[in-house]
Amino acid sequence: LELENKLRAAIKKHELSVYYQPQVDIREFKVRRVEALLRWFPEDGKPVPPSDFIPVAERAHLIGKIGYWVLEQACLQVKEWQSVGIENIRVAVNLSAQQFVGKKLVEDVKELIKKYGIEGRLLEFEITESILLEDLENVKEVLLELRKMDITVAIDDFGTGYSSLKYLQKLPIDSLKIDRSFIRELAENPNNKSIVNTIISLGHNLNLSVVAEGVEDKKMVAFLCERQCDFIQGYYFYKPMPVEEVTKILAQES
Ligand code: G
Ligand code: G
Ligand code: MN
Ligand code: NA
Repeated sequence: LELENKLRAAIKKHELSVYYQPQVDIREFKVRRVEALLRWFPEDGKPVPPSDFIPVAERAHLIGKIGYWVLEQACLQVKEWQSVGIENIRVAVNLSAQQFVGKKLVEDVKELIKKYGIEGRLLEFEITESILLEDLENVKEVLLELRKMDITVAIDDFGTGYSSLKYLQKLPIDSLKIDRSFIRELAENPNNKSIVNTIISLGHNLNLSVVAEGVEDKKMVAFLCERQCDFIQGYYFYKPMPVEEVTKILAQES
């Protein structure tokens, strides 16, 4: 409850910010997509990691409000980048299960896309298996509405959910993000190699793009290039960074 109260205060004091982590397109070695990642920098203390405060935000039913704010930042950023000639950068936003309840998400996105005059294809939502705990038919309806707006959907932490394949069977999905636990020790662990291989093949056979997360060294990059993984996200190329920094990188490339 203490953290919950601090989080409420943090929202009022504008202590939350959005960082962006580039995803590198393997074919051209260019940044085509970025993931928006929430950060909390308290005025008087150490940064609080999202893995600590997002569960609190969910429990306190603050995630709807925070999630809307992140989404608006993403839309605003797409518009700002376009105004300085940085085109075609897709921004991925993480969603919590609660944001799937009812039609609010669809209404919010419609309104924001209109407000900022941006194309839906420049937004992506990342979802995890926790949404399977929600009414799957409702989730499917929401995703179909998003697809009508050309918004794409990625499954985050792919391979860690107990029924990840169920998503692929039931839902309109565009990308798979291979969980970092499989990428770690890729060179040393033959099982991880097989798993990563299999996820890439599965994704490609289903016409999905495949993103590897948590890529930290050259060996991992070489393996993923050889296996034709589509995008690489990880400290080897870029860490999550403030908007000014990512804008510089995007400007250099465009
Ligand atoms: O950036 P970092 O690795 O610390 O993120 C930890 C977790 O927080 C990730 O699993 C990520 O999905 C989640 N996260 C980051 N930003 C958001 C957000 O805006 N909304 C939600 N729901 N989760 C987020
Ligand atoms: O769960 P989700 O994929 O949304 O979270 C992404 C998180 O992974 C971010 O919090 C980001 O800080 C973290 N991350 C991104 N790249 C790397 C990496 O190369 N190594 C590690 N350890 N973490 C990473
Ligand atoms: Mn994510
Ligand atoms: Na992940």
